[in-house]
Amino acid sequence: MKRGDLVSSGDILSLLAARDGYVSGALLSRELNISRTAVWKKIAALKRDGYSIDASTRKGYRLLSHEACYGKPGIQSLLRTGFLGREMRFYESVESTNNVLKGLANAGAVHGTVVIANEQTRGRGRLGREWNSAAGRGIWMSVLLRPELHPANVQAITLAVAVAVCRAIEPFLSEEPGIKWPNDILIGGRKVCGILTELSAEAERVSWVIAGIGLNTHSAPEDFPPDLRNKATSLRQHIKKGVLPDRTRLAAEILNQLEQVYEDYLRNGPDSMLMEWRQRSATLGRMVEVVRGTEKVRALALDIGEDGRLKIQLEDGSIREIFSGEISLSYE
Ligand code: BT5
Repeated sequence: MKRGDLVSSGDILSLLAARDGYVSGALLSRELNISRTAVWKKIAALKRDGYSIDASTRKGYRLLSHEACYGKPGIQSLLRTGFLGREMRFYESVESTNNVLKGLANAGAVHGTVVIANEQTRGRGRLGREWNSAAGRGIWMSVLLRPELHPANVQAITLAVAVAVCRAIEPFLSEEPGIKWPNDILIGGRKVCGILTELSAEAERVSWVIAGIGLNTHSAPEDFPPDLRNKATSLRQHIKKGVLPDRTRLAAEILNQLEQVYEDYLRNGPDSMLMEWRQRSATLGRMVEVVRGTEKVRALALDIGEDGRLKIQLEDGSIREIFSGEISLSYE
């Protein structure tokens, strides 16, 4: 068997994906230990498979869109993390990445394990709600953390994820995203991202936390079912001119940012994360309607606590702190 037969298209794609510009044939040949003709043949095969790669005799090869590398090698090649996403599973289609990761977590998967799917057939929101997760339309990803946290403080992880997602998507957007407590990210008042945080814990100790992130990247309005059309949006609908959303880069960047926010939170406490959350919040300072079961109350959203609880002032002037679990919140 020739050495070239052992080199997978994933190997070439990761080398191309790791650089923005051209990669010379000589470098590819050296890194992969195959001849330059073998490199050329592999690239030709990738192009036949639909990857958009520019080949220049002088400069070498350049991946024109990272979107084509959406998969484990492409995403991992863009990671700057120490632990997050180093262990990763990528699936074409699963019921729910949170469910897959739960199974792995219970079987001992390491801190930082990530599960990503191109499509979810039974994506979940909170309280048994559905999460629309069509193939190719978004990033459906779950992250396993095993933090030294008291179970009461786990909602702080949701805050950290929301901050990280905002940081990652902001550079591509024509308008600023805002965080709607407890777990939504909005653009222009519509939901672009939802976060589902689940945990397994003993009395005083968290065994694992799974943060599921659903981010609509490519959906057109008509991709959403009718009941979501005026509530949901995608990055593609708010993108700066000429910049296309690219799931490979975005997924990697979310993980890069999340590791930074998370480490800062554990090392230095919640202050700077909370400060950034407040700045990015679309909720604080607004009148909201809080629905718990059949109870409905109007209130002013005052502040966020380090345990992720929202401090609200009711119309009679009394102040309450609310947990996210059982609550829906809408703006007036
Ligand atoms: C959420 O729940 O927003 C959490 C969504 C988390 C999804 C991720 S994807 C990866 C991982 N695996 C999973 O199975 N889940 C996680 P909640 O706050 O309950 O909001 C759910 C509501 O959002 C639904 O009832 C719809 O109204 C709306 N919705 C459903 N799909 C949507 C979408 N793609 N974009 C915007 N809104 C959507």
